[in-house]
Amino acid sequence: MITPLTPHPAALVKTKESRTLVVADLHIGWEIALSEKGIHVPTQALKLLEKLKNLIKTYNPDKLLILGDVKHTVATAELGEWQDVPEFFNELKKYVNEVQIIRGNHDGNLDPLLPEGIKILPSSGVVIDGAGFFHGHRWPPPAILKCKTLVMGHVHPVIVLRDPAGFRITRQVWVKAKCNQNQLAEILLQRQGIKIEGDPQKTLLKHYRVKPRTTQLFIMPSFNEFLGGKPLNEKETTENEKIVGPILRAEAVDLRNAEIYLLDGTFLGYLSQLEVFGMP
Ligand SMILES: [Mn+2]
Repeated sequence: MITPLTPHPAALVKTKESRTLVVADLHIGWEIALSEKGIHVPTQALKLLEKLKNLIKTYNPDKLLILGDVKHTVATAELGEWQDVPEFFNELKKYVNEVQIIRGNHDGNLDPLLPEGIKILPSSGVVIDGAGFFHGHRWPPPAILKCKTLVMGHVHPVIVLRDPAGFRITRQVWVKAKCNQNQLAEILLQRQGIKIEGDPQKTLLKHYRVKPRTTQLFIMPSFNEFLGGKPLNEKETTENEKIVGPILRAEAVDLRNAEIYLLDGTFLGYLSQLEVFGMP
């Protein structure tokens, strides 16, 4: 069972055997990249660490799973990250037995920064208690469709709310979207270069021995609250601003009718209903 840990951008997955704390998009070193542009923000790594430690103390997980984008610089590592990332994990290790990372698109050259004992899982994702977890910058492999529920990060979902006086606030949100199994199967098979014979479900069964069961997708808020995100309810004006990642751009995921929740659990409405607040 997956439970969002309101009001925190984190979730707990409980099975009979284990308790896994899940967070996404830490982006350690985000402020370092900013300081190169002349904007100085104190290092956020300590704050993130404090927040994680508190969650670990409260929920007592056996495992911490980070759903990608541990650090901010994409291909390499900034000088400050050489310090912040190892320190962060060395400290974290003292509080939880196991730390696992699914690599995100910002995690190039992450391995040398990690102390011993921190596990990097394949970026294809991991299945816990029948739910499939992956970062979301790329499609997961077709076999993940055996999971009823998928959980991803990468998007840093926020909603913008404007009022007539011109106030504009953005809030981090959780997104719960319905998926079309047949369309998902079709996309994932095509991506593997597999010819679809008859219907995608049968082809998936034939090649992967998997019956597609995926009906819902959760998008996690970023654990680093300092980060912005592109408001999901704002109209895209240019191609560049299109919603991040291939998964949300696909019709297989019904983003328009997705349920949107604030971190405190408040149901804001369906995304289509919130579009009116995103108008300039
Ligand atoms: Mn990402």
